[in-house]
Amino acid sequence: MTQRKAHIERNSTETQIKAELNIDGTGKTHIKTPIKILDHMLELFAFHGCFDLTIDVTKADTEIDIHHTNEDIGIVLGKVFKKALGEKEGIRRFGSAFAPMESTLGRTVVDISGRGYLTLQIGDPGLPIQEIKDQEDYAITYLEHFLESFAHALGATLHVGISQPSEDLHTNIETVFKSLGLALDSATQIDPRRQGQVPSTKGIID
Ligand SMILES: [Mn+2]
Repeated sequence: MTQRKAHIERNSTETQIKAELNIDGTGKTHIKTPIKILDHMLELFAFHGCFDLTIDVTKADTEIDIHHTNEDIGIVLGKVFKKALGEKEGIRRFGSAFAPMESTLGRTVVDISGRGYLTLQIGDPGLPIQEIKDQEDYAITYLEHFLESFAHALGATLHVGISQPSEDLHTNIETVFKSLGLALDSATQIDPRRQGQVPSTKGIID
């Protein structure tokens, strides 16, 4: 099998970010961003997805707030996965996973379809979204924005949910990042029955 690795660098007037990925890794990470809670979440994501992942934010305009940096890390993560997947020959394409943490249950369903789309559902049953406290300069709205940027840059349909959300933001987003890692690991695995074919009746996923 060809190595499914990629390296990208994205430089804007707002941020400069480098990323390196080996999809068929063992979960080794080197994550360095100005958003410490996001470092923790990306480490969990890569560890449970068995991805070797480096993300290095060398410039960020966090003196304004974390909006651009959070968004741009999502974009870079999506781009590095898209590049490492190449033409997407032989991949399972669909993946889904649950990750519980205490009473909270995170879930992710992903289709690497070529089309970027995110839906984030919180509740059913549970706490109203406004009851989830912001924490460590992070918030549910940042999570949503991060996932949306990632889904669009990767070209994937993402359905993410948090059932019985906790008041604690950290718990909620941890279930999301773990389930995202697990679901993306499934979706990017090679199905030997495909024998290198792109898993779409269209013959391409672009
Ligand atoms: Mn944690």
